[in-house]
Amino acid sequence: MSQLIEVKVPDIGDFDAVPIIDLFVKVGDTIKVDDAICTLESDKATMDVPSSAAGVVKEILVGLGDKVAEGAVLIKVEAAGAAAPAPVAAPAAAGPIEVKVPDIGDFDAVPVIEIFVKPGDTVKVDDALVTLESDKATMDVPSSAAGVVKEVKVKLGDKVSEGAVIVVLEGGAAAVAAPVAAAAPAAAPAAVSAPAAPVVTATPASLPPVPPLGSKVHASPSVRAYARELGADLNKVKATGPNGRILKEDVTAFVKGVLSSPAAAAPAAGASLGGGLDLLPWPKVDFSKFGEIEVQPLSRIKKISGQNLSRNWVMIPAVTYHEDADITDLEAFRVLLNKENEKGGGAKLTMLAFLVKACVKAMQKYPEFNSSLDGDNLVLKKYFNIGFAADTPNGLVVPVIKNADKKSVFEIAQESGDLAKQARDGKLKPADMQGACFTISSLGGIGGTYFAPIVNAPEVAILGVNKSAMKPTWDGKQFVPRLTLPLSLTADHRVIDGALATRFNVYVAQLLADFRRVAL
Ligand code: CAO
Repeated sequence: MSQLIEVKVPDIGDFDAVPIIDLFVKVGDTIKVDDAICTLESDKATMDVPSSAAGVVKEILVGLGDKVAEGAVLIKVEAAGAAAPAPVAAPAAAGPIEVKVPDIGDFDAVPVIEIFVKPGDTVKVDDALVTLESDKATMDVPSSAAGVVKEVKVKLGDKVSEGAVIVVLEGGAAAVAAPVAAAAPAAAPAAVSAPAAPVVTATPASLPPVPPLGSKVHASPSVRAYARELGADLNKVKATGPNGRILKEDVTAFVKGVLSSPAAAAPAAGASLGGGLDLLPWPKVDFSKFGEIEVQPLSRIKKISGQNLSRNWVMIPAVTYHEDADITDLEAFRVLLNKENEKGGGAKLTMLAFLVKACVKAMQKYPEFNSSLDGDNLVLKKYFNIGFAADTPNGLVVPVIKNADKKSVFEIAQESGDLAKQARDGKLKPADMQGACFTISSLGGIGGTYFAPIVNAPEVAILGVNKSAMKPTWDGKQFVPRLTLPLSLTADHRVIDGALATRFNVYVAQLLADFRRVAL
């Protein structure tokens, strides 16, 4: 019988409420004990949380930006084996101490690619001594003891395995790691609290919605920490190490270069957008010269969505297509159903719910709208998860109605209402905002005629909706008043060309004009 094991944040020392900046697993992934689950980053340390269990990831309970503390459940794994809890630091005798390569999981004979210490250096517990690099992971070996380096036992290129002596220290106290053994589900240590455990930088297994800081660059954890300390974006640092690895010196050179550039005095806001854009520095204006001002920090949601929107705006060749849908009959039907429903006390049917259903039908007819670009491949999805933009006091969020194809309009109305409320109350869970295939941004309750929404990558299209209005429509003989809903579809032109986008728009309008077509 399979069992679900909760993988939790282990003892992370003095750290509390540490944000998740990188997630390496997705539902369905098979992971081993010690595989990195996520990266946590406080203002003082960056730590990868290794899995305490092996098996298949069944559930992910956290998202990027979530703040977690010891004991927080990160994922649920269908068990194939689990590791023992954190090593317990225990003082050992002073005197010469051999610091050895700890248990590095399945890795064996891993080359030493960087050495951070030399004889005479004073090291603290957890200071990185060397970096090891296999074809799958880069890991720093932290010191399990404090003291003065008497001897460095390895040289660059040496291949080492668990137990190999790295350095000999003098005059310090050691921390001893407990052995790793198969046992009941328990959390494995994060590197920061486990002096003898390696910090593993694994390759991200999935594309997170927010680009993590430097997750795709090739650099050891200590170099990453150094870059973060200096505020350097590793994506922009030129690597001179073997296999394109960024060295500490590269980060230093990058920072020096930035500081000595003419734009340094006014950092370019656009520079964070990537893509090699040669943009002017962001205008730096002392607004207080012109009148009274008040400075308010952006909310976390605004900061995250701002980065995403900027990337999507710059990187997607997007075109917006407009169409008018005649919703006279649909609105009459909706009002009628709501009247009937009032007596029964059921959920209020919203226009958004009908739009979700119509979009699903149109995505079934035009599958490119349910796809994502992955390099030269188009990933076509067979599930229909629809995101909808929700305006909250803290900024824009996009909750997702999962498997909308399998839900009735009533169910969608109920669920979107619940999700919108949770969004406004700041109670949405990361999972509620993940996995969308297509997004609807409805401003209809507010007003507007048409707009050009920004595609929510890696989706390829988004439907913007404004306020319906009674308009004179020519029926072949005369002008008749019809309730008209303005649709604005923005699509990624790399996947969807103008003809297809217009077909989709026309079809959505047809479905809304006569909703019986959805049942066909
Ligand atoms: N035309 C005319 N009226 C509309 C309408 C439309 N397209 N859509 C909704 N309405 C009316 C409804 O009839 C309802 O009126 P009554 O209160 O008189 O019944 C009112 O607006 C509220 O509608 P609703 O309860 O269905 O809610 P909604 O669908 O308008 O909004 C939600 C739900 C979550 C989409 C909304 O709260 C929201 O956050 N919208 C903003 C989305 C946004 O910011 N998009 C921009 C993203 S890009 O910057």
